[in-house]
Amino acid sequence: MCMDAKHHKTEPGPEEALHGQCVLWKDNACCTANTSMEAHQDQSYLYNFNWDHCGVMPEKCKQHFIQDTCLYECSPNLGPWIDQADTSWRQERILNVPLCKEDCELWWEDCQDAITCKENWHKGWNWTSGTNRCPRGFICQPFKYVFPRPADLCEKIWSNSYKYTTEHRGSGRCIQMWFDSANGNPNVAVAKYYAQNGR
Ligand code: FOL
Repeated sequence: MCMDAKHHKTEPGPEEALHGQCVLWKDNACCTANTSMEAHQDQSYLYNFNWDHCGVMPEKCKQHFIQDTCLYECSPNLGPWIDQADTSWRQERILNVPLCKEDCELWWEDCQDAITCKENWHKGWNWTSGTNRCPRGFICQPFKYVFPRPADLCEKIWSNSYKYTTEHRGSGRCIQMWFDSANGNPNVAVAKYYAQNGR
């Protein structure tokens, strides 16, 4: 299923023309080709969100944010973690999706040289310029100070969309941001497991 949020389709289905890092979901996706294209833009129309709010984000770090956007917009396997949202821009959100240890740790490691001024990227920005800027009193600092441990990054940045786990990729017990689609989408079985056994 797809969550009822800003850009999601009402039902998942095949999408021939998904772009770049989002191609993994082309057999069954909640995103359109256009959304997948925008997921790769620095200043995309999706949320007018600027990754480079404290200077240019290193490319290897940005790839993880693109992959997070692809999973968030495209995955049809997040049903067990869909929850009501309390914001103007979406009816539903994801809460406590059990992210595989490796996905969280690699994201954190590859973002060690990136800089930000906020721990929660959902709320509290200065939008007067049309894009998010650091609010008064928020200092640009390396990710490792803002997010001392991998769990701090994965859990806090999107208001607990993800839960850090010690489950490994391929275990069938955690959701992967990255996978080899030649073997199908491993998150199908994970969603099935938690739908049956409780999240
Ligand atoms: N990735 C994941 N994994 N989970 C998410 O929930 C998620 N959400 C976004 C992108 N990737 C995600 C969307 N990001 C605003 C800021 C960021 C954003 C969407 C919207 C924004 O407009 N923030 C306002 C508050 C708006 C409100 O709460 O009504 C602000 O104050 O900065």
